Amino acid sequence: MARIMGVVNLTPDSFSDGGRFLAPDAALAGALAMIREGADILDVGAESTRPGAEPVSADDEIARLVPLIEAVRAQSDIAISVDTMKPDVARAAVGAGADIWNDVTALSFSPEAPAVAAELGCEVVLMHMQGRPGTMQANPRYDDVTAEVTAFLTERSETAMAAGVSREKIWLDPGIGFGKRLEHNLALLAHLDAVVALGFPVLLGVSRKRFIAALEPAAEPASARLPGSLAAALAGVAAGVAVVRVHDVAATVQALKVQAAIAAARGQTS
Ligand code: HH2
Repeated sequence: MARIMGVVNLTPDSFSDGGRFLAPDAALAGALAMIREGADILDVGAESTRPGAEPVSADDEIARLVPLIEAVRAQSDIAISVDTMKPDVARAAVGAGADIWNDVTALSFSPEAPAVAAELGCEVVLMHMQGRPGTMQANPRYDDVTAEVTAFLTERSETAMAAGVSREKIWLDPGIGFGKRLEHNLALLAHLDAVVALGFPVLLGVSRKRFIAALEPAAEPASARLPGSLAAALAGVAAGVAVVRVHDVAATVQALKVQAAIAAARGQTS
């Protein structure tokens, strides 16, 4: 079965769950609840990537993240990923017990990022984004979105490896919703096999994303997008993604278990 990464956003303004885990106690309780529900990985972040979100300084990110990472680590050996673009934040998070650097800029935010990833020796998620969070949805353009995303991910994985990151530490992510219109998101979801074929584990983040509301206007607010999130996660897993990044852990565990059981039965009876 694909692994499930539960999202713990320590932000006031995330599009999907802003403010849900802002108080430290709420964040730890939320993280522990996701572990009980069956999350394999927790993804903790302290800066929203939503267009228009407030930038957060490295010091503020560290001040929000490190106590939570330490508190989770004191109670659990679950894999912890840190969702940050900043090498200094990744370094502090790994020092506090995080195992994975989830970077929506694929180690391109600052020139030293690939070398820092190599130095930390942690796993690294390289995600595709066209543009930067503040303006990425202004006018996204592609001739062939799948070819451009796979070429970008190939280039970023080569840059990471050239800086000393081991091949087996690298995960790729097509970056659903990051500088992409509805048709770009759908093309990528329809051709995820091309990303999987690059030969790295693939992470997919579709949970509560805006493309769901573009298909179903009733899917507002973002917390009303669970059915669409599950449909997209199931499609991703069927295409071979290794990890799904989700806000609703228990519901996703249930959906993936049923999908895996059907797949197993198909294998036994075919
Ligand atoms: N999506 C978001 C944030 N980080 N990281 C990866 N690797 N892949 C994703 O698809 C991804 C990500 C956006 O979702 P969320 O964290 O809920 O919102 P915000 O960025 O507003 O905090």
